[in-house]
Amino acid sequence: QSKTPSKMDNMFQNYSHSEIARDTATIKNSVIMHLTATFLRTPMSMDSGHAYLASAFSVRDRLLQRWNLTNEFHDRMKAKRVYYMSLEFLIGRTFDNALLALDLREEYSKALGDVGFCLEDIIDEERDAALGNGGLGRLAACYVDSMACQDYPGWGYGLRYKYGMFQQQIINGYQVEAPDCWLDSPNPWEFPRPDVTYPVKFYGHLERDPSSEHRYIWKSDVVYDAMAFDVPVPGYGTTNVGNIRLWSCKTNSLFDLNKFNSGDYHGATGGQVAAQILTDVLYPNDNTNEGKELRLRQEYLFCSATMQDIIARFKKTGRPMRDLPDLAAIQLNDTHPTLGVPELMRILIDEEELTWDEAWEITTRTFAFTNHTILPEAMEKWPVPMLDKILPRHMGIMYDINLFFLQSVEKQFPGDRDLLRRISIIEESNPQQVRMAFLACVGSHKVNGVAAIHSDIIKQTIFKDFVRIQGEDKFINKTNGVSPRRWMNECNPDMSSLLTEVVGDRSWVNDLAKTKKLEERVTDQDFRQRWWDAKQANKKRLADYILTTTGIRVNPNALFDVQVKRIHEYKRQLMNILSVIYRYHCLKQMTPEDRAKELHRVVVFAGKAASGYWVAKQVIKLINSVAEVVNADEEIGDVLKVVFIPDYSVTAAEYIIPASDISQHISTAGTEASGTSNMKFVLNGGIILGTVDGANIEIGEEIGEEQIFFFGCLAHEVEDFRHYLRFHQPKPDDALQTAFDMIQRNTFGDAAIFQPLIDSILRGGDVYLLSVDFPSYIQAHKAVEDAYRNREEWITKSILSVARMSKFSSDRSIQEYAEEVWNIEPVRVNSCNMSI
Ligand code: GPU
Repeated sequence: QSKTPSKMDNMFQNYSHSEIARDTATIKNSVIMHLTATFLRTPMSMDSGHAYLASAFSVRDRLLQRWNLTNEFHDRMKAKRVYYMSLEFLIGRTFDNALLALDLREEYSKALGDVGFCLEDIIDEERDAALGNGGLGRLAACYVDSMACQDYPGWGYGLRYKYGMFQQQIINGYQVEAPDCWLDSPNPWEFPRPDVTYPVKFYGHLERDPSSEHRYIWKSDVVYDAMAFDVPVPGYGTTNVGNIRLWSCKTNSLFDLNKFNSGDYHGATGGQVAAQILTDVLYPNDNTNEGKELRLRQEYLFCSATMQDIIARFKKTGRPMRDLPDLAAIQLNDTHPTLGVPELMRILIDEEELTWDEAWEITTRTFAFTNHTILPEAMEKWPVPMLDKILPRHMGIMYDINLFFLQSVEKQFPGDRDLLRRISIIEESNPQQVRMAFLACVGSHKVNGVAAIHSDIIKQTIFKDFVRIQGEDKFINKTNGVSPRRWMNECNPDMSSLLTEVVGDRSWVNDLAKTKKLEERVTDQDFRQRWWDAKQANKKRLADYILTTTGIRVNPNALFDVQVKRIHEYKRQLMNILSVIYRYHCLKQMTPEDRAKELHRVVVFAGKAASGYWVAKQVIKLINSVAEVVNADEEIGDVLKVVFIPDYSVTAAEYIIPASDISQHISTAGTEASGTSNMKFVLNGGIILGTVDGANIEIGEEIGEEQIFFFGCLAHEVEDFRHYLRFHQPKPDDALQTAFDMIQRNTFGDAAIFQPLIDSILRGGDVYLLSVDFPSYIQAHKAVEDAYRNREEWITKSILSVARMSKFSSDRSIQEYAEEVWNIEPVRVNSCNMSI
């Protein structure tokens, strides 16, 4: 029901349109106000930690004002919203991002300077919101940023983990995990909403609803409460503010008053502990399915609370349920939120009393699904007995979804028993398993991959039968993108200034195509020099960061060769470090005179390994062992340095990415769905050394093949190589053999530690084809060196690359989703249309 304008509405409008003043005095006052009233400190006792908190709260006031206006307006306009459901949001820091979006950075810098603080130091007080593992979680954060900046009515939905991605320490060369207690200090960037709390049921049994043959009453044994926390997402260049709604398992509802009254104080809170566990910790797996029961309950808590919230908001419009797809689009970020499909079916059938067919029509028109991997070990499957125990009603619904789907396929392709077995949502294994990717596919009207090659591969592999059954049009590509706000404007101020100078204003931040103008400056000598200087300044900044985080001194004039990402066999950090070993060997063979002529190089690694991923952890140990020997070798000096930066994070990436000369994206062809850091590196003027995989391919197409160094076998060749290597020992070339020999001669400590890594190639079938790609990899390194020695050629490559990267803005990705998947339009809040 839309409210008629009232006195209250006018008051709200007056408040909303009187934006808080932007002058330094007002800013200083608001900081001091929060210092004293929110944190009970005085200016005399203010340290930089409290200066950060007080400043952050004062910025937050401004955001919340805009947040209210945005959501009130979208409600009134009855705008169709998109809900981006993701178990991960890798947000990083917010303070600097918000200052830039509000265009208040200068003002805060001045205000804080007046009270004796440096803005850069204060920014460093903020801890990352690390509610994600890697690319998938960061993509979700970039996407909500792009929705806000382009005025799309959209919300992210996720979980508020008490412990985010673990902190990585390196002890004796090994990764050691420590908990990420990010909520130990106050978090200015979340807004608790105790009034938005939903009950979420688990376990129990079903009773038939006497009034209908297909409705059930679910008598659950356990009920948890999910409470909302809203995280505002500042839009740049607009007053719209987006939102990420994160659920936290609420504890006090489980207080057992009977136990308490009988004197069992401790027992009275027993249930709280159990409830809390559901949102306690992020599972640290990237591209692997762990299959733990706790994770399943976490996923369901998330899906149930989100669906209840979406339905509650929809019902406020007063429209009939069948109109849901006209007002809501839901995107599944991989299969992790797929229980949203049977949960919506349950709500529509058991609570809203719709028929199965009506409910199914609404559900499939509402959901769309993004696949992010084809790695078999990442495919989510849940045992039927586990689902049956925890979610009996949902298991029943999933059986029925499968039954009706199989029946329709049987009609379409009569008698094809093998087809039915292949596509069944329930895998006939012992025990039976629910294939979540199939459920997500059947429950959605669109399925997409995240780069052109990946979207083709899924059509030819996991969804091949589904393409035949459901038609080509359902399966589309949406190449990933990254936010130019964070991944240029915020992390690379020097290069951003150059872009602003070339474009004439800051419009490129929201319209990356404007950087095309750079091409006009590629011959401008003065500009080229300043381009080079900007990169050098970033390298100097990274060298300082490396010194403080590792104690290693590196020369900023060397070539910076970077591979930073999750440690995974398919990403082949092992191949990289083996090539470093080979390089070390070659340098050792040279005369001092020849060695002095070599290009100086700093090889940078960073990345976390999932706690249970033993091989990945051994790779970290090998990198650190090689670094220790090489860096201490006085003969080698600055010619080669190897650095493993501990505790890779969004914030670390913001230091590292602007400073790379080359970055490595060297997955076995066909295994990296897209990659997104490849886009960030090129956007920051770095050059890619990579395989013909994921988004590397499209980056090459956009910027021109002279600007990228490709090597290695192609995706369509992989199967044959793998097949061959299952039956034949690989034959390492001389370079690879040399690297093995050095390890086996205990050059980097006890060879026994690293033998399993060598064996994974020589005896384990070399699944990721290191032995196949190594020769061309070494060749490609040589080509990179030659190119880097020619500084003028290098600067040209760098400038042209940045000029041609507009496709990889997440703004473009979001526009495509909005038009082709979600059917939503921008709704911009401004003072004129607010009075509608
Ligand atoms: N990705 Br599945 C993750 O970061 N974690 C996952 O659990 C899964 C996929 C990544 C892909 O590996 C990467 O290629 C892609 O760019 C990214 O998702 C975003 O689509």
